[in-house]
Amino acid sequence: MTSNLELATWVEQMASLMQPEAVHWCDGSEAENQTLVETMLKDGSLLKLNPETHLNCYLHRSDPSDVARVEHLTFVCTRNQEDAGPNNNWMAPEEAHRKMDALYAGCMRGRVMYVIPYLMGPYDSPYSRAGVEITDSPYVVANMRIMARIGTRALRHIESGNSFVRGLHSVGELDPERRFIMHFPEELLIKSFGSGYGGNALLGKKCHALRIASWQARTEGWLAEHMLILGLEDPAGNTTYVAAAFPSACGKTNLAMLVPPAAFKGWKVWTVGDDIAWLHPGPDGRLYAINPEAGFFGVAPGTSMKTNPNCMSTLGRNAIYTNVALTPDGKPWWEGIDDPEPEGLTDWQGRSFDRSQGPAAHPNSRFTVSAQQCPSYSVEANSPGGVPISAIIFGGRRSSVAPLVYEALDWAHGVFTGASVASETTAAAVGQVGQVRRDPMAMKPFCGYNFADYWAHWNTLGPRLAHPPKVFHVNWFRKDAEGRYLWPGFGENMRVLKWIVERCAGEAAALRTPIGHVPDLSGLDLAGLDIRRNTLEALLAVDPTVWHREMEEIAQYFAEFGARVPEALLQQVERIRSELASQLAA
Ligand code: TSX
Ligand code: MN
Repeated sequence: MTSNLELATWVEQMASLMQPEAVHWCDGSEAENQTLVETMLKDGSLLKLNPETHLNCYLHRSDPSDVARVEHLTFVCTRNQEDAGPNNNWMAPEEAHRKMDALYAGCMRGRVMYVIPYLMGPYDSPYSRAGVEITDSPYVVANMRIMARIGTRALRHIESGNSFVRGLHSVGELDPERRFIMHFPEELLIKSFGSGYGGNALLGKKCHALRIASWQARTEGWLAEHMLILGLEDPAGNTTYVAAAFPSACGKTNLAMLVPPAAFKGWKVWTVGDDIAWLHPGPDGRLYAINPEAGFFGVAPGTSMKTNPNCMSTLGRNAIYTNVALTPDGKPWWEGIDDPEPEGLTDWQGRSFDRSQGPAAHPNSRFTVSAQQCPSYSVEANSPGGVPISAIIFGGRRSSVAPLVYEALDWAHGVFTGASVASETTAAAVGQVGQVRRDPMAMKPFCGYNFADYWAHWNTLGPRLAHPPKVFHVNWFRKDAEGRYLWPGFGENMRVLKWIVERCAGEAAALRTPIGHVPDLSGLDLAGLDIRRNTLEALLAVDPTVWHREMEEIAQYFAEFGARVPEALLQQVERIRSELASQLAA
């Protein structure tokens, strides 16, 4: 229970609405977790994995209709529809409350209502924010315990007078027809019903730390972003911190845990976060980042010792796996893992694996694991003041158009670069493969308000900083005419990161193009990499004809947001267009 009257009253009201058999206030303790795990082992919602290879690891199989976020059922419910913007589904708050409260009425009969106080961000950080999630899913409690700082200490934070975001969640009947994720940013409130899956149910993550927090960040003068955070330590021991935003299927978690190639002796990469960054102007005029999360909720397929050795070392113990396949000796398995497909595999739905029924692991299958177990986890990740950000990196999956790396000319051009991020769809998502989709700042599904206002807010931030981060764009996915990747990617991306670090220090050679500074052929450190000169030229090329067409598409995209689009963004379009035009005329 709690001494906070507002919280106590809300929980009482919700209990009388949802009619649970019991109310349990989570303290976050090991004993509590053990009890929950035993409950789930008994009811079959968890399976214990082989303790000899995967100590304290469990497999959860979700309902086959409940395996991903549901963007078409996700709403931002503001009084004024314009405030949600064309980038969000909108519903009037009164209507949304009526709809959700009808679904919640009696929904926890015969079930336990768990009350999870949680903190997003390090203990004792002025940037951390509290929330309370009410849920009837012990799986949600077990995952929240890894992904956030839950329990007694979070409750104490609330009881000492700090505001908190209220989150309501019930799995309901897992009926896709009765499933909604509603956000009420003006009330600091989230209502989720009908899904037990990660992004729909672990309300601290996308719902709070991105959609609600982005709204708060605008009114309070900071940024809540879909970014990884990493530290790049050079051989002299100096660490440069960068934050990077990528749309899904670009390998954010892999980049966050990168292992430098052998030729980069003395360089170390430190992981601060792999998904979300809260960025605040600091007292010294720099931008400081915290990772509001405490764990990784990552996509399993494709993760291996070759693509992400640090992640594989993190995953071997105290992990929850969701919708992966199961080997006969009780180990998790997925497409792209190092071990070859074993005889007698059980697929993610618990069936004997038959490839004609699709992959063994669901393409969106996940692991949940504490960041503390990651060998590259930065000691600064728990620093209350955050880490100072020298560079912001945007990226996308583009088989053409975008060069390997370029640096924006200034903050305003950097905001344009982020706002025009696009990525090609992969087989991992529904819909057509290879389509270019705009995903500004990789926030398309997560910005809790009108994108045009969001870009305007980004524009205000740079001039407020005496030392704003430099802004970059990267593309690991450029292909040649035969469809082969031009860049080896993965650990070799360190070469690009080193160029970025050097540019931040005012070093490294670059060529000025209309879209920004591109490395010249001697700019990248290619020691120990076998790459042909014409491959490198193809990777770094900025084709004015192709970019003129790209600018046309970007301008059309901005036009969808009408008169609210900041003038500064349209000025960037005009500048780049006219520079490209004079190049083409020459
Ligand atoms: O995560 C990726 N990164 C970032 C790594 C730090 N992936 C996987 C994307 C799906 C989540 C990549 N895929 C990257 C990359 O840099 N690059 C590619 C494309 C690629 C794929 C396979 C090869 C090379 C590039 N294989 C060989 O060259 C043998
Ligand atoms: Mn994400």
